[in-house]
Amino acid sequence: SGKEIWPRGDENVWKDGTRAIDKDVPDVTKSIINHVNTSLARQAYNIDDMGAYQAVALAARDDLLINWNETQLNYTRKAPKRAYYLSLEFLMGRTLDNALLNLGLKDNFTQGVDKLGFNIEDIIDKERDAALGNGGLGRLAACYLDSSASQELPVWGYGLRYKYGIFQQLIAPDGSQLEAPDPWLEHSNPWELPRVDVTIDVRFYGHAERLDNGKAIWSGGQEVLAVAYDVMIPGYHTKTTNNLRLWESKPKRGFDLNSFNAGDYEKAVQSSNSAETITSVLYPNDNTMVGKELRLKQQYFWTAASLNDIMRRFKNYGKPITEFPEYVAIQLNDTHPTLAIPELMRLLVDEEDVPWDKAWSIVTSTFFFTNHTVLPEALEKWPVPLMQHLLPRHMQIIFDLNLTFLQAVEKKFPGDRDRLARMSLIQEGYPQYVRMANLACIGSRRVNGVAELHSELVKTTIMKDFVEFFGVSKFSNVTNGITPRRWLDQCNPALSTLITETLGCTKNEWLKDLYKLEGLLKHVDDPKFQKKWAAIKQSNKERLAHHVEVTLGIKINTKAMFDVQIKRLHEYKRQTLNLLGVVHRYLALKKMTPEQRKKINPRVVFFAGKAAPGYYIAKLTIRLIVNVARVINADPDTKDYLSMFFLPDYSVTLAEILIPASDLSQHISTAGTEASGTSNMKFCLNGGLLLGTVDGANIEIAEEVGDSNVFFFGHLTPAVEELRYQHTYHPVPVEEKCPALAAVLDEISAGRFGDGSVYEPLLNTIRQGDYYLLTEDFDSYIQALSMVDAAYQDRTEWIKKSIRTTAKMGKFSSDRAILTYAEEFWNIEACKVP
Ligand code: B1N
Repeated sequence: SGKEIWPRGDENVWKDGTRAIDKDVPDVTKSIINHVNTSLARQAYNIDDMGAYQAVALAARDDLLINWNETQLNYTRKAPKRAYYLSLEFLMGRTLDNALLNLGLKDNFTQGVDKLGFNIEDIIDKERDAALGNGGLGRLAACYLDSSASQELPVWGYGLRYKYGIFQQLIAPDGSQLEAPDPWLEHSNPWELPRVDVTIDVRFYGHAERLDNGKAIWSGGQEVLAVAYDVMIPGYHTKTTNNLRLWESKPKRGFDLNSFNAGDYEKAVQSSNSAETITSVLYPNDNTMVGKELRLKQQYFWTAASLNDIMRRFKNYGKPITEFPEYVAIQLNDTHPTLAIPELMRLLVDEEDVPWDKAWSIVTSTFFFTNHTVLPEALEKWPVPLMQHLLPRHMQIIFDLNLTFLQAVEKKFPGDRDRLARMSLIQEGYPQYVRMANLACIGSRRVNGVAELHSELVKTTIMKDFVEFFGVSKFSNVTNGITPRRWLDQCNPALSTLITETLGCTKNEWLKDLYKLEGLLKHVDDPKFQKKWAAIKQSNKERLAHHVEVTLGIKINTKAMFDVQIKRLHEYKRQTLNLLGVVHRYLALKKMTPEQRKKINPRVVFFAGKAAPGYYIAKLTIRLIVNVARVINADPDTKDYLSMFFLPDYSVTLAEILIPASDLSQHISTAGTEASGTSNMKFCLNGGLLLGTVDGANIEIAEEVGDSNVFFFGHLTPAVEELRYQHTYHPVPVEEKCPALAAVLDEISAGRFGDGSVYEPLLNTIRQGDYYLLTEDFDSYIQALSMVDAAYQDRTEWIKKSIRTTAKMGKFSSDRAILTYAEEFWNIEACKVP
């Protein structure tokens, strides 16, 4: 299999010129200086930190590119089965530090940069985050790319090259969130390669004319060009450097020459503007669907470009089209890329002349679908009239698929009309809607959730009928994971070094087999080890305090317990519960005498996270957090014992500072709502203890570390439905249900933290309906917080819990997760670069 590829000219000259060098320090400085002089056209006397960052990045990129080229050539030669990860979001964060660590060049670059009069950490700090994602779903995609490359798997990512990433968050004087654009490409991006020669035509609108045998011709409408930008994804200590291909939209013919010549300049650029708009901005919603036409355009633009590209690459293998699934596996990251299913049908049936049934069997052998949420407001459905207008051929295909599918359901469950209505790809009504999860399910070989509990809920709720139809074996679980390279080695270098010293194996070994962390267990009782462990946590807390002082001008008591909740603002994640808990603690402290207070362990509570710009209650929650913080932090009676901060503009980079510094982190969603969570894993990997509900991956973390090392509270998933029913049909006032909570709400209403009337809409979500069950969980939450306090009093015992927690995080490496996808779903193998 595969083909021989010969260079032009003298092969040895080519080989000699391309040989990768293991850069020593003089090589590093030479390469940096060369980039300063040539790529940047600057010199020693006029280079600042930003310029130095660019030159250093280009020097590192040279090494990535050599590896990237070798990897891609090797794939072309060996022609292995490949997997493609289609995700609308890749929340990459910064690249330089990660690239140097993966290349094994961090030390040499540190020394080289030092010789040139710069400091590597300052240079690293100049890079802007690539923030092409909202939260967990996008960051998971980034971790999976790191693990794929580190495990030498032939995996490519496909996404969009948004001109603007997730908005920048500012806090207005009144405490509310303001949004500013994120023009992250302003200073050019050294980590991407424009591929102006790799383009795909993508059609929108027009009409579809049916022919015989289920075929059709789609023509007219508007054509837009997709241009590829390639991002290098280096594996850890391996040559394998995979590709993330991001598409940019461009007008197909530049100006509309007719209008231009007729003197209508504005009209001439209009069509070019509308084409460029497609990839201009990331939609800033997490766990909610917003049915905007432009979003559907993004989804189709990206899936069409990616599938055409995949098809082209497959054809280069020279295999018959029927073998497509033997060489291609495609993972759908949630329902966002579901249009890939009718698009592949269209390519096969209309363009490759494959008979309909054969095409469907190819499609259903190729795709795999991951569901990331069971929240009803997040399940995608698109109005049929919109889809008909934008994608007439795909709408035909969906109707045709639906007909055959419903006939099969009718055959298996005769006369069950309710079942047919539930399972139909089309939700009836005015207008009708296309149900993307149903389409993704019937078009995929396997469907998986992202943690044990979540995958059970997928089977018993949103996909129940489909389990009964297809059988349960189509549905499974792959618990999420995180890359220990970024989330330990990179963000917590001191801890990484201590672990390496302690385990008696190389860093490379335990970072690629995270179960090796269990070796820490035999040192849990060693006082010297405990001391080192505690000292590292302390210095990470000081690093965070320093960062807050520099950025916000606030001083923080680093002797206090650092208690952290950082995630997207969402009612189901219940930041409000945490906030109300803080107010409860504040009120209790106020009632104490100074002597009583002295016995209290000081606590600093950190919040960070963005709210979707249109999510009113989430934004109001931020405003209340900020204003409660102002009052508490300024109160001389209590400020030594309790303070609270909202850190603006949460990002991957901020997470890398916050996570290693946390003593305790909170993951307190209403049971059954958080599919997995992945920051919970990051905190625990860094020796932070977890306070959480019995939800998502918290459950599996507790299984690993043991119940005595986590703090659990709150109702369990099975109780939630019944409680919600009670709240709806037999409501009980908060005063009766939970007096402690009622007292807190009353203080806020009464204006203790600024005009209370501002917050009534937020407080009323609890007083009326209480969909996320704060009144049900508040008492046990407060109780859990006191248990945390008690545990923290015995510092040695706390440190032991911390060590045990890190030691048991092996399961949560994204290497384990990606190898499960590779072996159980995609059927691909490592393809090592010789
Ligand atoms: O995906 C993460 C999980 O760890 C989180 O629990 C889960 O909430 C998150 C529509 C989403 N689910 N759904 C989304 C994001 C953007 C969007 O437009 C939905 N994000 C999650 C990784 O599995």
